[in-house]
Amino acid sequence: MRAGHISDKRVKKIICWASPGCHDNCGLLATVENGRLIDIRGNKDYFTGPVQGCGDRRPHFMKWLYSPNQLMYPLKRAGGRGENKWEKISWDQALDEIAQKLERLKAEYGAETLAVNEGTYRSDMFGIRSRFLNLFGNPSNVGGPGTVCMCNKFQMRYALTGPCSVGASLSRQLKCWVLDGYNMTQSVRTTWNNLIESRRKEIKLIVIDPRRTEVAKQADLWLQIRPGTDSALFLAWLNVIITENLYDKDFVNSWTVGFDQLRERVDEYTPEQVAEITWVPADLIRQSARMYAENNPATIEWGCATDQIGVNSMRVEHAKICLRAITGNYGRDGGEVLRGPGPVLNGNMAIRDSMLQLEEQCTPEQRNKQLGSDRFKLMTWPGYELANEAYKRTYGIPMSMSGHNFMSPQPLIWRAILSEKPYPIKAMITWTSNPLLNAANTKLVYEALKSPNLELHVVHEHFMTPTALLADYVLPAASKLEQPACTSYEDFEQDIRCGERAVEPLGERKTNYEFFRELSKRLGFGEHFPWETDEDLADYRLAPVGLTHKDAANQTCPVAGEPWTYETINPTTGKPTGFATPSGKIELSSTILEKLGYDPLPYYQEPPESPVSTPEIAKEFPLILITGGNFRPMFHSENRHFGMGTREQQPDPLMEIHPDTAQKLNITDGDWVCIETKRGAIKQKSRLTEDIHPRVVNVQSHWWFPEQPAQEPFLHGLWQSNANVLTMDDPDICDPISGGWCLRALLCKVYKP
Ligand SMILES: Nc1nc2c(c(=O)[nH]1)N[C@H]1C(S)=C(S)[C@@H](COP(=O)(O)OP(=O)(O)OC[C@H]3O[C@@H](n4cnc5c(=O)[nH]c(N)nc54)[C@H](O)[C@@H]3O)O[C@H]1N2
Ligand SMILES: Nc1nc2c(c(=O)[nH]1)N[C@H]1C(S)=C(S)[C@@H](COP(=O)(O)OP(=O)(O)OC[C@H]3O[C@@H](n4cnc5c(=O)[nH]c(N)nc54)[C@H](O)[C@@H]3O)O[C@H]1N2
Ligand SMILES: [Mo]
Repeated sequence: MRAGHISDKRVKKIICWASPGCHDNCGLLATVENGRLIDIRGNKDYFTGPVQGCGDRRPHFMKWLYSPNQLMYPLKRAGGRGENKWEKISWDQALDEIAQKLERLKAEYGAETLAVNEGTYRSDMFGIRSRFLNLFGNPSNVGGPGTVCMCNKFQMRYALTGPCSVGASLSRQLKCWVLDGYNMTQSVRTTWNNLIESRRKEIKLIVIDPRRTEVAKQADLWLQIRPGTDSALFLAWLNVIITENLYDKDFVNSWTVGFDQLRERVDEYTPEQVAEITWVPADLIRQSARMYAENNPATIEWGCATDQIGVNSMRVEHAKICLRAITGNYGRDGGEVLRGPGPVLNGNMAIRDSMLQLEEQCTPEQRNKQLGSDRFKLMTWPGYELANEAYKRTYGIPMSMSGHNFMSPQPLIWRAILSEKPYPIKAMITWTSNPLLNAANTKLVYEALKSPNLELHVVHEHFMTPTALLADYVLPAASKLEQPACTSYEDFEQDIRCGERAVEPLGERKTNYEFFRELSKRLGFGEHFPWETDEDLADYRLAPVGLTHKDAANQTCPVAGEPWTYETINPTTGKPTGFATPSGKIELSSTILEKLGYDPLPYYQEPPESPVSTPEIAKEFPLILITGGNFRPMFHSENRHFGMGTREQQPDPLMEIHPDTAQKLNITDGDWVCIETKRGAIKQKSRLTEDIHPRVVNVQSHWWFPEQPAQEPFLHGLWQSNANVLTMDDPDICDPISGGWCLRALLCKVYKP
């Protein structure tokens, strides 16, 4: 420090999220000196509690932020896609050219020719993204992993129960917790530590997972299930609970419809029959069903595994909703928390995402064109409109069109680019996502992104990812440390949480909001984005409840209103609000599903590729493959660069295999092995563990190697260990309701190269 120069040192209250953080969304204190981030620590006063067990990632945020690999200015492709030749240009030039091209493509092919790719919960700008698309005239051709990550759960909840329940009850009343394919110590470690670890002895814990994870090791009951068969298991739970009269008759009579039909349906799912399907012994099925029903209040948490099994994904959630309802757990303290819209303070509601989205701008004619709306009907316009009717009637505001309940199945987007059917997709915007790593069937994604049919691909990113390497324009994105937070969590929460930005955007980076606003200005609808900065927009959202963003960010808790329950009296009718569904009750047998042409009741269907459904494939590929299985310190495809402190902790991708299976294949711990499916082959390092079923292997996902060359054929090691080379996205094997593809419960073989 020069003599006489006064140092400017401040501590900012921020919310941590990806990137560089995770979905725990803890409160952090960021110390900033002369505009530079110098320290980052947990804000123990924030309502989520102290930040625990995040030592593998958080201390490295400074290295992450100031990494020389961060993108700092706009780039325009100067060679062929994948040649890694770029010209540095100004934002003005980039946005002018992109807008002109979008206008031309729209004139030639219609506004539906644009598709958007986006990642999961990496922004609070979903309302703004929808606003942009609705004003452009696009039918919301938005694809992304949301479809296989919570999406089917949330839209099923909207359709069958109205308001969303998001699990993780903070109440001390909680008595039983069910984790179905959810490995919290790796995925949301702070939440696990704060919520459960200290109360472990007071709570019955049931874990359903083919792997004996850290949470399974602490469980009262661990069900080592065959991947992809969870809906059969939950139907058997329903069978036990109904036959043994363990359900809540009052709640069923007062607040549900379709119980008799459900009872009839679950007759077929006896524990003995289901034991054969799931590999879980009948006794254990009975014991776990009783434990769940008899220890009320109980919560069945979400985990993403069952969203990623193709055909039966939605029915897992359907069966879970029936379980929660017949045991009377909805809206009960310690049970399934219901989140209505909010926050409402003094009778006024803050601006939620859905109130920014302007869905009425999308004409019926355009809605019909949304990719997938003719076939995968619940999470596209037909299902949205039905659920929204009940939602609007109940709450007076629309339901959100977020990336977790309203999407075009991605497999249709790649196919529309390549086949130009049902119409050409000529332009794509990718923000907050890296589809070459996260989407199923990488070869097809690659072909689509390389195709000359795709005339414009814009990527807004922090780093030069494999996906960005194939773009026409790469625009530098401000990270969560460089933008403020103001979020209703895609409207799944009733409250709004706010945080300051730690530092101003580095280089020429722009926030997600600025990106959509600047583009809108050039496309002729900039007047709908009057807020100059992210903070201005946040102020607008909070004004109805009498707060500024600065005030809200300095609170230690979210902006919250009165909790909502279905028994809340509606002042106009003088009756309880009920559930925001067509009948006002929880629909075990769903009228919305029926109207859309689906079976209104839950059922089990074999995974599309399995020893039972495709025995001929199982002969050559005898092992069951699951991919994913989160591990710290990585967050999806992020944190892979050396020099940022995370890759040093885990340099190589790991495949888990049981020692007995490994021995038969002559594989020892630490060998590089090939994993092959009908779609392709990759290499990962073997890790022998008795904690996995002998017939199952687990492959880590999202691996790429930034240290490998950028230009083709390498694309930073895209093909070497990427789990999605192995996965499957044919629309015929996708869930018929959501279009969700198959990342787990597949068939593979493993061998030494
Ligand atoms: N460190 C880290 N944390 C993360 C993320 C990350 O990438 N890294 N990602 C975030 C995101 S977006 C999400 S969605 C969450 C996901 O968090 P989780 O839901 O915990 O996701 P996974 O760890 O992929 O899968 C959980 C478990 O499902 C099991 N499993 C696999 N197939 C099946 C099956 O068919 N049935 C059952 N019952 N279990 C099965 C696996 O063995 C695994 O232990 O984590 C979030 N947190
Ligand atoms: N085989 C297999 N595939 C999977 C899974 C699996 O278990 N197995 N899991 C699935 C799941 S649950 C999920 S959620 C997806 C994850 O998929 P995504 O959510 O798309 O995550 P990433 O692929 O890591 O891509 C995120 C990118 O966004 C960038 N980014 C982060 N924040 C911002 C921002 O504010 N603005 C902009 N413009 N960019 C930002 C990051 O640098 C990163 O490159 O993967 C899915 N794919
Ligand atoms: Mo996810």
